[in-house]
Amino acid sequence: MESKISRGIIKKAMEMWLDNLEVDVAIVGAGPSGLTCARYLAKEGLKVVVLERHLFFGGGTWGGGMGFPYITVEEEAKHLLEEVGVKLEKVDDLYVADSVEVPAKLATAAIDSGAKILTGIVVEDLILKNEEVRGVVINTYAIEKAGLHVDPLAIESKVVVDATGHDAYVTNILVKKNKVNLKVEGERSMWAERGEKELLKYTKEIYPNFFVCGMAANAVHGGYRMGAIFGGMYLSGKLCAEKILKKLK
Ligand code: 48F
Repeated sequence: MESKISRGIIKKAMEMWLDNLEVDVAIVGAGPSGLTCARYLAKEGLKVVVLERHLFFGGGTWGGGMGFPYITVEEEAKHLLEEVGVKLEKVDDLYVADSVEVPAKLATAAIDSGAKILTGIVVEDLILKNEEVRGVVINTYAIEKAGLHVDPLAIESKVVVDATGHDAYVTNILVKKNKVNLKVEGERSMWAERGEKELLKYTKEIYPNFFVCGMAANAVHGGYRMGAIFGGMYLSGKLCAEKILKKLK
């Protein structure tokens, strides 16, 4: 019995890794923007892998606002939650949703569309050839956390998306390690309406085959933070998917 448990897991894991070494799109970060982007791309038949540092998906959604387990979304974005079956209640001119239900349903929808979410995996670098991004360099979170000097593996992809949130982690690596003509401005203090609006302007390909979406896009371009309103994250993830589809099709 014991060896059969191990055999099942090892067999499936090896098959899964071999099947995901070359993908259309590698999305870094399984927060609200990354999960929405993944769902829209996978729905169109693209091979999509989402790489998430933590063992859980959902990024900054779970804790709602200051630990109160609800988030808000604007009218323009509420359909993106309704599409995945999230229940919403109108309070003033915003809609309120359960901050545990939202990531659970966004992730389920992304998986059901065909995206592969890999948790416990850190993107520590990019594959960069001839001034083009060609994939991600990965390691496990356990190895990162233990501070072990262990060489990484890599996944080749046609496109990489930085959906790592406030840190814009992958863009920072691209900028710091390579002489690229890019600057990470860092996000500004809170201005919810403006942060939400500008996010869409900043969601784009900022380097060949390299896109930013969600809070990472605001951080790269010096946009405002917005707190526990999430419509911009879902709209940014969808817009990013549309731009990638246009590029790849
Ligand atoms: O931070 P996060 O939720 O990003 P987002 O999609 O949404 C932002 C909102 O949650 C919130 C907000 C709304 O007003 O401001 O903050 O832009 O999710 C980012 C995910 O990326 C993972 C991280 O663990 C989180 O789940 N991540 C960050 N760096 C890496 C990473 C990395 N190097 N490799 C893998 N995953």
